Formats: sequence, C-alpha cells, structure tokens
Amino acid sequence: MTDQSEFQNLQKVLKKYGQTRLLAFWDRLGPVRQERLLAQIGQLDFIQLDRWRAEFVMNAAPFKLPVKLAPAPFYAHQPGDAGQRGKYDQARQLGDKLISQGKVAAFVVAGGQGTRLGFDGPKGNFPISPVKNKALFQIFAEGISAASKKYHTSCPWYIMTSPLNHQQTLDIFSANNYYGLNKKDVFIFQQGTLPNFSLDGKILLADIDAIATSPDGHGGSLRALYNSGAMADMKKRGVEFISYWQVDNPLINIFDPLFVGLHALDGAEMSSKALVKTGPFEKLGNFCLADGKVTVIEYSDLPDELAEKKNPDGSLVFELGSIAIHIISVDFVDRLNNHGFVLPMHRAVKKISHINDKGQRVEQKEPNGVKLESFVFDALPLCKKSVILQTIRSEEFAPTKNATGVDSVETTRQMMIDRSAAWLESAGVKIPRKSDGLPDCVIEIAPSFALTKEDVIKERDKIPAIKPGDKIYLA
Ligand code: UD2
Repeated sequence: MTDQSEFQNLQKVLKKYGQTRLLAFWDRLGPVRQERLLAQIGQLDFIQLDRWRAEFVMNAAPFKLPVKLAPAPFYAHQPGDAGQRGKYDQARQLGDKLISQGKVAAFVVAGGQGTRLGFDGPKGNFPISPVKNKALFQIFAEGISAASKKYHTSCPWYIMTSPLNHQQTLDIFSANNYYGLNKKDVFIFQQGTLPNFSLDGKILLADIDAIATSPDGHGGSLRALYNSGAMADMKKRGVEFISYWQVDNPLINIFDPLFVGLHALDGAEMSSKALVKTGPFEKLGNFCLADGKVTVIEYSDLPDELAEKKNPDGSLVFELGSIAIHIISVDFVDRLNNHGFVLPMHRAVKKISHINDKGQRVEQKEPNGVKLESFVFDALPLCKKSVILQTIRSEEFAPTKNATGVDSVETTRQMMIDRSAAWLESAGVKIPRKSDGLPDCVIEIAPSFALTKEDVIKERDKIPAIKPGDKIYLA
C-alpha cells in the first residue's frame, strides 16, 4: 500500500477493534507480502467479527432454551391412513416429475477436515464400498449417473470444498475423469473461512503475513452457494430444489421423489429427513418446534430431563434426530442472501498453531483459541415452511466418522452389506446368514444396478444364487 492515509485509517480500524497485532510484523514484510496481508485484512467484516468476538469468543454465550418447546410434527416413514397414502402417492408423482425435469440438483458438503477418521486428504476420497473399495465420491457419482439415466435427464452435482481440500478435490476428480460424469455437470466450489481467535479475543496469525483461518462451517454453504456462482448456474439450468447431504454418508438416497414431492407440495423452503434416535443421548441434533418454528437443537444443548422425557407409550418425546439430509429451495437461498441473513455462530475451543509475539511459529499442544462455525440447520427457523420426513436408519444413514467403534469405517461397510442383503431378500433372494443374524457373505450393489429396493426387484433375474462366504458385486 503506497497511500499513507489509507494505511493510517486501517491502523485506526484495527485499534478500534483491538486487532493491531495483525500488523505486528509489517516492517519485516516486503511489498508483495504486505499486499498479501492487506488483501486478507480487507476481506474481514470487523463490525460483525467484533460482535461474534464479544458473544462467542470472550464469553461462551449460554444456550437459551426456547420458551415454547415441543416435538416437531413430521411425516412418518409410511403413511398413517388412506388420506395420507393419497398425499404420499401424489408427492411421489410430483417428485418424479421434478427430478425428470432436471429441477433437482445434488449438493454434497465436503469442506470438513475429517480429523476423526485420521485420513489424509478429502474425506470423499475415502475408500469404503465393501467389495470394490470405491471411494465415497465415486459412489455418489455413480448414484447421480444412474439417477440421470433413470429419469432421462442430466442431474447436476454441486460439491462444496474448503481451502483445506479444494485443490486436492479438483485433482481427484480430474484424475478419475469425473467418475464418468460430464465435467460440465459437476460444479466444485469453495466455502468461506473465518479468522481464528485467541482465548482473549485477538485474531491469530498463521504466519507473519497470513491470518489463521478455518472453514466457516456447513452453514457457510448457504452463502457459498450464492457467492460462488453455483446458484446462478442452478438458475440457468432451471434447478429449483437442492438435495443436500454430508460427504460421510454412502447410503444417501440423493434423488428421493417422496422427499422432494412432499417439500414441493407443502411449499416448504427447507426440509429435513429425520430418524428415531437409538436413545436419548445419541449424538444427533434434535428436531423440535421452538416458539412455533422447526428447529434443530444440538444434543449437547438439550437438557437431560428433556432428552429423556417419555410419552405414555414409552417412546421419547424428542425422538427425532437430524441426519443432515435436506431439500433446500433455490428461492430460499436467494431470499436469505438478498436479505443479509446471519446464522448464529457456534464456538469450538481448539489447538490452533500460530505465530507468537516474537514472530515464531508455535505448534500448539493444548487448546489455545476459538474457531467459529455456523450450522446449516440453523436456517430452518428462518423458513416460512419446513417439512420433516422420517426415514429408516438401515436404508439411509451410515456416517463414516471414526476409524473404529461407533459410526466407523467398519459399521458403515457392514450397513452397506446389510442394506444390500435386505434389498435382495425383498426380491426373494436367499441370503446366507450367520448365527448372529448378519449376512454370511459380502455384497455390493452398484448404483447402476439398483438405486432402490424396487429397482432390485426389477433386476431379479440377473441375481445369482448366493452361498455362505461369497463375495458378490452386482453392476
Ligand atoms: C453432524 C451434525 C449432527 C448429525 C451428524 C450426522 C452438526 C453440528 N452436527 O455432526 O447433528 O446430523 O452430522 O452425521 O452439524 N463440513 C463442511 N464445512 C465445514 C464443516 C463441515 O463442508 O466447515 C461438512 C463435512 O465435510 C461433513 C459435514 O459437514 O460432510 C458434517 O461435518 P461433521 O462430520 O463435523 O459433523 P458432525 O459429525 O459433528
């Protein structure tokens, strides 16, 4: 920066917000590095950051339980009576039509780091399928390709990455020839970032010319869709609905006509799939009706007595957990972005490596700072209308979060085999089972063979007899 007065103004702003440390090493930087730092500082919205600093960094703002809290209404997995059956049929037909017309896009959020899995690289590249060891990205790509064929359209796929894995993701898609998809139907874009704070509210430096930042959470997707041009691309293609899911769930049914149809029939803006939790403390957000609005309350924020509260029939009052599967209307994302929406922030105290006052890099061993993130489900209360559809865990939810134990690589693979076995059995195929009831065989059904149980029934004649210990791949 050559203009001295501009620089002095910047110093004043930083002083006002207590962030002068950002320029602590200014004199040690040459012009190129000075420009680099200035460009980053120029991206920061100090007014907003200062609000968050006060509310979420300096204080851990206690979660305020809504005054009026009730379980959220939902559509059960199966219709309850003839009237509802009619509505589900109508929704399925409408969903089929919307998908065939190319009005539904696939959208996976894949900007997270996958630290718990201990996998180096984008989580979407993690090999997971039980026979062919296909990566998550490949499974989704094949699902989208099969849906495009089934519905005689080209379903576009939007993928949100972050600076942590963007280039690697691009390289993976390129090296795999976009898994057979048309490159023009795959739109890969980055989410935003937020600066990291020290526990006393100072923005940390990652280098003497670089601010320490981290991805702004999956809630950042609602802004990134807009800022990246993905929304404009959707509008150009005539996309009206976004099918949202997380990169760690290979059982996702990306194009579900019933879900899309119920969302559209009810004129919803953002809808969710839910499942009955395994118990009161399963680590899923809880669907609630908070002051009349559908809301997800994180498991850590719901008081134990509410989490454990039971209905007379013994079921949990707050029994529905969020599995991060949504239909989001393009118009809703547009409305939010045109009206300066702000989602609430969530704080995470973390070990953040940084530059100390002497300009030396510190590899942090203990938590020393705060990362801020927003969550996509916090947009639900901003909807005029929101629909919840209950689904079945074994059909749609097997998150690969950990290397071992709960929600791990092993449990995901087993659930993939179990679902395939159940689909084959529903088509009358005999599955050998062990004494504990688990299939005594390894089965993988490629999306090209079947996307649903009903598709398997149509392909019944192509399925061989299965013997104990067999490894079967159906494609
Ligand atoms: C999330 C939900 C939880 C439940 C569970 C289902 C939250 C806070 N909790 O738990 O209620 O639905 O998922 O599996 O969301 N991501 C980004 N950018 C970011 C951060 C995350 O793209 O800045 C993506 C990430 O790549 C992954 C997804 O968001 O696909 C979820 O992230 P996570 O695994 O950290 O979520 P988790 O396990 O806390």
